[in-house]
Amino acid sequence: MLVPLLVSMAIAQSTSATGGCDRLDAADLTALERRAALDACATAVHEQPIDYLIERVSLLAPHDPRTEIYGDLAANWSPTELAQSAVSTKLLAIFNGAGTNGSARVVALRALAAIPADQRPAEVRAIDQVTIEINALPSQMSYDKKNFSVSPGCLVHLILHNPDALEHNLLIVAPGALAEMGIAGDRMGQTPDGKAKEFVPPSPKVLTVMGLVAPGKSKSLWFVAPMKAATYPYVCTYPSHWRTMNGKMKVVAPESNP
Ligand SMILES: [Cu+2]
Repeated sequence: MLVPLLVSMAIAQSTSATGGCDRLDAADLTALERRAALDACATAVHEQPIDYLIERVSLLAPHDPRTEIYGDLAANWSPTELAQSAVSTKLLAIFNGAGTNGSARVVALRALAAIPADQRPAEVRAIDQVTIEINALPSQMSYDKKNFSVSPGCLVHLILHNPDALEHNLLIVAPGALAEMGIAGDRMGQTPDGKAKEFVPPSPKVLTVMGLVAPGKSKSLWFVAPMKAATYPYVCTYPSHWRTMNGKMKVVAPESNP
């Protein structure tokens, strides 16, 4: 049959050309379409879908925009399959891995959190989760929420709503780095590719990145809170926004936050 043959050739080509499978990462797929794409990609390389997903997750770069896609796939996986010890052990290894970048760690923790607590590896039996929603205030160059607190190592789901007429991003940065990162964003506004880079300064002081959110849109971002108790600024680095469009994420150990 010619058509299935062509389809399988196309899958093989896209797999071999990129070392991955492009269509899994395509924007605007429904959850069902994305799962079907994952199954096809895994089949093309003779792997089980969950193993294929875990491999892809382990290769995510820091601040990888596919963190949400893979995280949603992992978090909606069958808890029974995630709880199998071969699978949960791999997820835990990614979460704990030396040098594991932030994106892989976040997706691994989301997958582990999808396993019923009594079936999780002991090390992650208690996973603290919190959802934080922030709005860009129309015509005020400001977030509505100026601070929030989380516990160390907490799994945070941050949602930014943008009802303003301008684009905004949200970066969580190292303690004390607000002005430095804000000024770096201003400078990127004078470079030809600043917008393409969503005004995210290439600095290790940028801990977590939510890229530009268009007017009228919302974006979701998952991250693992730092283990060190401190105050971490969050800021919009769209040029000239940072002075007023910022806030503070306080990481507070539970015993000092009764
Ligand atoms: Cu802004």
